[in-house]
Amino acid sequence: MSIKSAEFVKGVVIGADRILEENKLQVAFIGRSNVGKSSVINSLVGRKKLVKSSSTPGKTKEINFFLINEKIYFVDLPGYGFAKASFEQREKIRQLILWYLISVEIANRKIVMIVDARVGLTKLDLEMIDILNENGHEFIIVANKEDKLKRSERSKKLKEIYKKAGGKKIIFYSAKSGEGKNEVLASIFNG
Ligand SMILES: Nc1nc2c(ncn2[C@@H]2O[C@H](COP(=O)(O)OP(=O)(O)OP(=O)(O)O)[C@@H](O)[C@H]2O)c(=O)[nH]1
Ligand SMILES: [Mg+2]
Repeated sequence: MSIKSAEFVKGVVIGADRILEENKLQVAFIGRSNVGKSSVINSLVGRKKLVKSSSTPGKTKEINFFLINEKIYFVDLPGYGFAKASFEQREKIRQLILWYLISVEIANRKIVMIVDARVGLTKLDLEMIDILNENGHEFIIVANKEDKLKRSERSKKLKEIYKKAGGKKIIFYSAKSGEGKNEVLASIFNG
């Protein structure tokens, strides 16, 4: 499937919202702060500035809904674990993410977990994987910023992430070069 149109619809915070009850597929992008969730969405839809991304972590503060091809939503979540945020700020973001993943019942949802290919899975990522598994959510792992990895480091990193993730499918990705784009799109739409 190719992406023909993408538009920002709205930002959602904790509370009832009609958009959550719509019968459209929601593809949610989750991950630590600054791993490139917003950049990955931009590169997938082929629009550099659809989603605000920034070198300052903690850019995304709401759950942002983007309508793709007028029929599915890409959902950009704030990142967890931004070290420089205050405890209250981090906790607020954490509650928002957990609310969306645990409390909101969504008929049709796919989850894409983004990690930094160089860093691999951190303690926070492993906690998130536990939460996803406990709540019966299927997900794929996208290891972004692979352009920053040396060729020689790739297979070692891949094995390391694969092992830690308990044998999950991992897709190497670069929002910068577009590497992995077809594989991620195929996984979202056909997988
Ligand atoms: N080299 C490289 N840099 C990237 C890539 N993806 C994102 N970045 C950079 O990483 C930084 C963070 O990107 P964002 O897309 O804002 O990250 P985010 O996960 O949405 O961040 P929060 O919303 O703060 O959680 C920016 O400076 C991006 O330009 C990539 O594939 N390669
Ligand atoms: Mg973001």
